[in-house]
Amino acid sequence: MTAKPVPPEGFRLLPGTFDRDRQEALVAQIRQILEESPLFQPVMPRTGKPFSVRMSNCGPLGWVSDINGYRYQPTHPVTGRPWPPMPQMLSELWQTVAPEYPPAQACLINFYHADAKMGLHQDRDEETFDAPVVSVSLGDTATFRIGGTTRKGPTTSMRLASGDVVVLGGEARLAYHGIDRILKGSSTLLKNGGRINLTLRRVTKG
Ligand code: MD6
Ligand code: FE
Repeated sequence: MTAKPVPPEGFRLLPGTFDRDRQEALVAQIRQILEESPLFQPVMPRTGKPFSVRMSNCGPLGWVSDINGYRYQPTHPVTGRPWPPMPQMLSELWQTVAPEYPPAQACLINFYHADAKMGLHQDRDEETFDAPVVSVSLGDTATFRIGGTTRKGPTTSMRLASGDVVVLGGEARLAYHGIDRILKGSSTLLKNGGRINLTLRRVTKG
């Protein structure tokens, strides 16, 4: 009898997918998006405890968390305006890594200051888990932890550097994962430091 692998089948780390020039272009586009659709402070459902990351979104749908729960919605929770369109570089990335699936509908933008983290979680607020979730890291390096599809059991950790892409597909689509820490000052990409993580998702079946 052999134990299930950690990370599970369907996990891919694609180091250096975006070179420095493309990282800079992407950050410029994200800054424009954030002017239109500013970072907001999400809170945990029920407890109202603030996340240590701030968030925004682009694409037709955006992920939000507030006192009432987690959900996808077409408008910004503070401004009430629709989320800005997804940059073409991101739709092209999705085309490249998930060609057999319909287009991504949501791109969550997470901003981490040097002391921010993200607890172990599954991405499971989507209607379908067929398509993978695809992430892009920009700015300071982070320590990423990933385990299996139950909360208990072994985990492994690895560094995500600026320009790296992670794909959670197959069995890994519902793997528990999180960010333990940010390595302050490890990148010069963002003027004031910190880290941006973009996660691309298919939300609906059709
Ligand atoms: C992060 N990433 O890198 C947190 N989720 O800041 C995620 O939560 C994540 O990297 C789904 C797929 C890939 C990811
Ligand atoms: Fe996640």
